[in-house]
Amino acid sequence: MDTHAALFEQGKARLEMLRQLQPRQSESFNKKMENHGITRRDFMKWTASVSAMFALPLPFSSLVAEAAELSDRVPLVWLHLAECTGCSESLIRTDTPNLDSLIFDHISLEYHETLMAASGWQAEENLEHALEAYKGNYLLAVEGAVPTANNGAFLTVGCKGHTGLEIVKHAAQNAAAIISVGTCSSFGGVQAAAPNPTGAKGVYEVVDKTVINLGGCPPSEKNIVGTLMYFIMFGKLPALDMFNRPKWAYGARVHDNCERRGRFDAGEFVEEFGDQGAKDGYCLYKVGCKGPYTYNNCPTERFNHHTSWPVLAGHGCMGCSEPNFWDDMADFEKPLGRQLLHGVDATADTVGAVILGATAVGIGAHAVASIFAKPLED
Ligand code: FSX
Ligand code: SF4
Ligand code: F3S
Repeated sequence: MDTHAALFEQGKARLEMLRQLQPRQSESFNKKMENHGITRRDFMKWTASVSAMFALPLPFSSLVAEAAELSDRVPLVWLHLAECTGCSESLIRTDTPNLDSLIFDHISLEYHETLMAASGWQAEENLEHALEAYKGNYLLAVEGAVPTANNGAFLTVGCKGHTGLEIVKHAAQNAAAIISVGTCSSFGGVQAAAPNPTGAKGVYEVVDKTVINLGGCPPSEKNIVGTLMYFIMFGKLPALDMFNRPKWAYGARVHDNCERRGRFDAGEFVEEFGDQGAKDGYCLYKVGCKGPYTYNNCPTERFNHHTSWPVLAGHGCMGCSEPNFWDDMADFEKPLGRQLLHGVDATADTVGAVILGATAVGIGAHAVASIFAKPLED
């Protein structure tokens, strides 16, 4: 059996198993779509786009459709640690609900500090109940870094005064899968930027299980919901890159799919914000775009109902889905120039061959010549 056929069979078996479980929502997914004015046609288009996002052939859309309907069978526990809640906002702050936010509404969300009605002792009880009742079956999503200095005392949550470190370790123990939502929980994020006084770390550094890292400050709603959908459909983790990010979302550089790429190859650069080049949509490399060093699908999937993404809005990519980007990618409005990135010297000599991957990407000689015609500021 080829890999796609085998994966399809796995998905069918997984969904059959979920169908046997009790629904946890009183209203069906179809009814919710109807209430929000989402047509069957919109739904079919969405299922096809989710399959395409996973680079799976069209027949998989039937599994996506079924997984959406059965998403209320999968318990989800969502923790907030040291962060700004931008990741949750990325998902729910939409003026009209779309299918991505509707999945989040339908999935069995057992605990989410900023969305649940409960507070105080009741909230703590809900968490304890969910971890016990769905032992081994719940998905654990974590937003925010884990402060570890002074035994985690820089972050306590709830009326029992447990540290974030204790809570995440406890919740990770019996999770079916763990997803770090955002760069903070994936790699520490801004909290872990030098000098990192709270000893902030990514979740994968404090638990002894595989953690899926959804880099991005914040990640797009597509990458969050796509990862939930993948787990609902197949009950397992997708293929991951060297930083444990799903390859279907983080498999290409921002630079590879950027709409300004033609400008880069032609050597047409914005020299300073507000100049004619900026007005004409020239490449933002010289004003600090880190798209050539950053793996994410922002140009293709965008944010806020596919409305926009940083480069389309006129600012360079800041490399927000990469580990240590606050330290490694700064200054954000200057080219990386002569700095070390993941241990590689990002100088003119290596940019063509190593960082940009000249042969694989086919960067125009003109662009390289043009970037380095003048010495870069450092
Ligand atoms: Fe971090 Fe998420 Fe950046 Fe904020 O919570 S990834 S600071 S967008 O919100 O964790
Ligand atoms: Fe786009 Fe930035 Fe690459 Fe220029 S350097 S093509 S703006 S990603
Ligand atoms: Fe982040 Fe760059 Fe995308 S800054 S949102 S990875 S374009």
